[in-house]
Amino acid sequence: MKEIIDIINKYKTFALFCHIGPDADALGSVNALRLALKKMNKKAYAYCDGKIPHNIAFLKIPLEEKPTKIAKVDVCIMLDCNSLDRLGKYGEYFDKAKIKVNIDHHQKMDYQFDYAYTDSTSPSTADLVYEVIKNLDVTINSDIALNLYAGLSSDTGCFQHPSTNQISHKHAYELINYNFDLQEANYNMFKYKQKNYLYFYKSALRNTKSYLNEKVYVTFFNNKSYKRFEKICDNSASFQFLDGVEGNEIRVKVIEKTKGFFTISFRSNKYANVCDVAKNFDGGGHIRAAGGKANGSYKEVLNRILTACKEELDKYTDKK
Ligand SMILES: [Mn+2]
Repeated sequence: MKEIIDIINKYKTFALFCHIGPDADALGSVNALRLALKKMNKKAYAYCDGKIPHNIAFLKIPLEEKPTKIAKVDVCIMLDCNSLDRLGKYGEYFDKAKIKVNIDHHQKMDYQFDYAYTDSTSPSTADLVYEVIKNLDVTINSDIALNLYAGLSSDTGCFQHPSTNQISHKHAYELINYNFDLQEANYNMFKYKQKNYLYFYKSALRNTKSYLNEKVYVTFFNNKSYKRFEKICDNSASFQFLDGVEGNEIRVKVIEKTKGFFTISFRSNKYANVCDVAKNFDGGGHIRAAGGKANGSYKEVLNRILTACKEELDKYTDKK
């Protein structure tokens, strides 16, 4: 922490990055830190290779398009992820940064940063960014507070995921005191949906099959259906309606992004470690939420998924 604070105080220009398929924690963390740096009269640019989901558009995050400024800044900070491929098209630019900093709560991969403030037990990156900002010479305003609240409330599934702890509630309590529009934020993030979500739910249910005694649900969107619901599919929160069904433990979302290439996301309800499952698919993440990717035919990929899920579930023969 102290090193990160020193770096921020010492340098003048920053580029901030978050992961592809951004969520409110990724974008909120980037924007909160960007606003704090601006208040310190520093230059800070935000980069994200991906569309902003409609339910976080209300944060109005100004993203840079062209990567030209990246080579010129003093410090590059990667937030809410810790590997170059998670930055998509901006990864190669981050790799050439003069000073590389990481602030993140995912399980560590092998990329080498110059400085890192990470904690894989933290419920969100926004919680870590909040701690950083508290140590800077910045007066937090309602805008910074809103972005941090968006990050920590969305990564805890509005304080419902098992990662939720006293710190989540303490930070939320403190941030709400800065008087942003809490009702509006919660409505946008946790209730609002476009009408075509109804068609999406119908399609998702039709394309969901259960396996391994209903312990595993797999929802498959082939390339055609993916293109129809692209924006909704890419928003990980869209599949939350399948959470918590009696008897089910792991939910898998398989999307054929291009012919023969699949992205896979895993969610678990109570005990399965889907981060371990995702490691079979060149991925990782958290114990209850993780992701990876695979090539081949859907049949092959599905077989690999079920084998990996069975291996994980077999560790818990006591759970019915
Ligand atoms: Mn996060």
